[in-house]
Amino acid sequence: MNLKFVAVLLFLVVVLGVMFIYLKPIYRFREGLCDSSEGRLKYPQPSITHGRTDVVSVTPWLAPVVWEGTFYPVLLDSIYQKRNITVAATVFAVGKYIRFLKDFLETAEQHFFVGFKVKVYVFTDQPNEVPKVKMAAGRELVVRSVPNSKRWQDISARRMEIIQTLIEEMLKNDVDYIFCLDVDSKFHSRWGTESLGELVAVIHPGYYKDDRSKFPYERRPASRAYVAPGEGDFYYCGGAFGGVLAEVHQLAQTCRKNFEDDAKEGIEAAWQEESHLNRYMWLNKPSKVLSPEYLWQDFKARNSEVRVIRFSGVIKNYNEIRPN
Ligand code: UD2
Repeated sequence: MNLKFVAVLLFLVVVLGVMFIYLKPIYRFREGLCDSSEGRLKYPQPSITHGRTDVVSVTPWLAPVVWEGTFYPVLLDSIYQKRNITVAATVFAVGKYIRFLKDFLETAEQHFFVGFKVKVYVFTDQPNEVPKVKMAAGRELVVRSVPNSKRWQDISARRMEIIQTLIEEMLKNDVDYIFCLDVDSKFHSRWGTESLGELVAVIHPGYYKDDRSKFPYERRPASRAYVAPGEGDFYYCGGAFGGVLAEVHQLAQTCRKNFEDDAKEGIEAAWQEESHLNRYMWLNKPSKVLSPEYLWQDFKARNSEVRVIRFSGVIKNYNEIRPN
């Protein structure tokens, strides 16, 4: 072989090798995925003079309000990966709502805590109709039977009781966080470690620009879900909440008891368990608040401050899908 050719070949191999060693971290850094030569993660310097100024990113009780642009996903993931966490999600698909389950599960695979251990608990009256969705390693689907009910209000409200029992029975040892989600929804973008906290609530997309006097809280003092005029922080969704097991257990137990005690006196709060949840969150401030990115509504046009829609409720015909 020609000596000149071998020399050129060797030169190229060395140049490519050097480029690989030095440039790969730079590319990974640009993607936000880089570790430095010492194996530590690199990410943009936190700014104390720039950031989101169009939205509030902290509550008056100093809980973060999570919006796109307020966190570094890679940094957060690296923190929680070391802790080897497991996240549970509960979802109810009773009666005709079973039709929403496939999209919910498939999109959860694409966006909900990707790369982490996840257990999705499906509660349904039709276990045989639960779609077979391929789940990644470390992710698991658990199907539980629940009875149907004549009134949709009971299906939605009974979730608190079932979540309370589930936490007591099953989750004590092997799950760290739990999120309780509406089934008539889809994930569209990342929902991950940035959402973790002790007690987590999601701001309702329908009311986040309104004065608190317009919030649809339960306004009858006789109800245990009552919120007085001039009280309340945000209006939170019943369709997504979560946190660590002990906190969500306390929330579910309290809302269930208040709901049942109201029922004994012939009262049903304006928005069932959502009203009780709002009262609870007023008295027990969430340690993390998720922006409406985390539960948008498909029928609503996107507002400019909502840069990403992560999870949203699909458009549905209530008359057609509810039992009454
Ligand atoms: C709101 C809340 C919901 C709940 C309800 C008041 C959001 C996005 N949604 O939505 O969480 O607080 O007000 O009760 O904040 N379900 C069934 N089968 C049924 C009826 C309900 O499985 O026949 C389950 C299902 O998981 C559904 C959830 O209950 O996603 C809530 O019911 P909904 O979606 O009809 O309640 P909606 O749209 O009034």
